[in-house]
Amino acid sequence: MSINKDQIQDLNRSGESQHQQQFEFLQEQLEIQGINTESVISKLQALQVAIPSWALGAGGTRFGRFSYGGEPATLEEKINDVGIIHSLTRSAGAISLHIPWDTPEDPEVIRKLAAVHGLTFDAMNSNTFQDQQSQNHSYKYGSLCHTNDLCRQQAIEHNKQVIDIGVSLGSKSLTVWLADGSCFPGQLNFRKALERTMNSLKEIYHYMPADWKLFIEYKPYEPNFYSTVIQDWGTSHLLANECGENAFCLVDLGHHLPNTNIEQIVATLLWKGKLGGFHFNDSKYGDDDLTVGSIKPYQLFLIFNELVNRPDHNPSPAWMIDASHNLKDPLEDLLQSLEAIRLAYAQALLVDQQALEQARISNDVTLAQEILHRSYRADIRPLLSEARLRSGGALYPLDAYRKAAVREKLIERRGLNTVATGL
Ligand SMILES: [Mn+2]
Repeated sequence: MSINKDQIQDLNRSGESQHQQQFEFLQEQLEIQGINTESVISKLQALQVAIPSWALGAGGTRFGRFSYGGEPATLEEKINDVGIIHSLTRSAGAISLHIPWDTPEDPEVIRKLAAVHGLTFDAMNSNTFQDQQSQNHSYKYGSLCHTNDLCRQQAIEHNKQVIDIGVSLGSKSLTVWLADGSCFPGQLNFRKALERTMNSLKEIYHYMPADWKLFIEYKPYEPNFYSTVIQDWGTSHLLANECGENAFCLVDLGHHLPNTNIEQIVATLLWKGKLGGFHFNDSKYGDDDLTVGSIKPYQLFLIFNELVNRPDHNPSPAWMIDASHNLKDPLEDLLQSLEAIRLAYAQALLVDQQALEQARISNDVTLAQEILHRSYRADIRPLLSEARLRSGGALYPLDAYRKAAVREKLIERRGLNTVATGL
């Protein structure tokens, strides 16, 4: 099941003339404001966001999981589904795998299949938060921080294996997210746990090929509810510094306590050249993993306003959607998330950074706020459609997805009861 260029052109036909009118009107308005729309469009065309293999099926909560139907059961089917998203949007040109869920039988075959869909392999993800049947030591009380040397070594070896698999697929980075922590006061020696984690990470880091990057993800709580070893950006930054220049912090939007100023964290990490990866999602209360931009779109815009000012010494971060879909069709949800990311990015590109800086220097607080609002409140969606159209994607991906009856066809092929591996 795939969508080819001819199908997309057919699906676009009915909306084209209306789009053209809307785009030309918007372009004229923006050019009057001194905005180079062609530059914004080409930047939008270049933006590629990775889709994680575990976001293609229905997500569960600790209370239950409701299957969606037509979910991908194999790695090949997951690649196929990302291929569908990429055909429609031309902005999801990479897949992020999770080992052991996505261990390929034949990496060369998988690599070729991804290439057919125009996909590359983004960061590899290790898993030391669950026990696998074949392993000798349990991660119940931690992995890279574990008090038992053998358990720690097992977790390190797993990460090395993930790197090996990644090398065979052409990936260039490893993301480590640890569930390690404690549920009760007194359970863990904070200092020793952090030191053991640092030493474990260093061993993994030194195993990586020289052109690889290590992304260290942080999270304040869950699944541990009293302490997490890598609880915040500061701890992640400390560990990345200890590892070396190819180790970076990874910001997951859902991994912050309520009302944390994430845009400020982004700015601080960019200043130090240590922002390596970004996981997009949205939340109201905790790590809710909701559709990007569904709850706090203004925050997303403010974050992008920092990201577009990335200094040269910070390499371009790896973008990924890390969301879960309890209710919606996972592919529709991902289409919505991609559009929210592109919109926030484009809005940030419209900001007159020079004028904003001038307002800051002269302490004109009102004007600084007005400059941001001018960009954030403009409806520039025709610009997103235009960029997609020029790249060979669908004018309106969600519409096209429904008109092409993608989900119905996936259910026809895979049945109603397939279960995608993941959480
Ligand atoms: Mn994440």
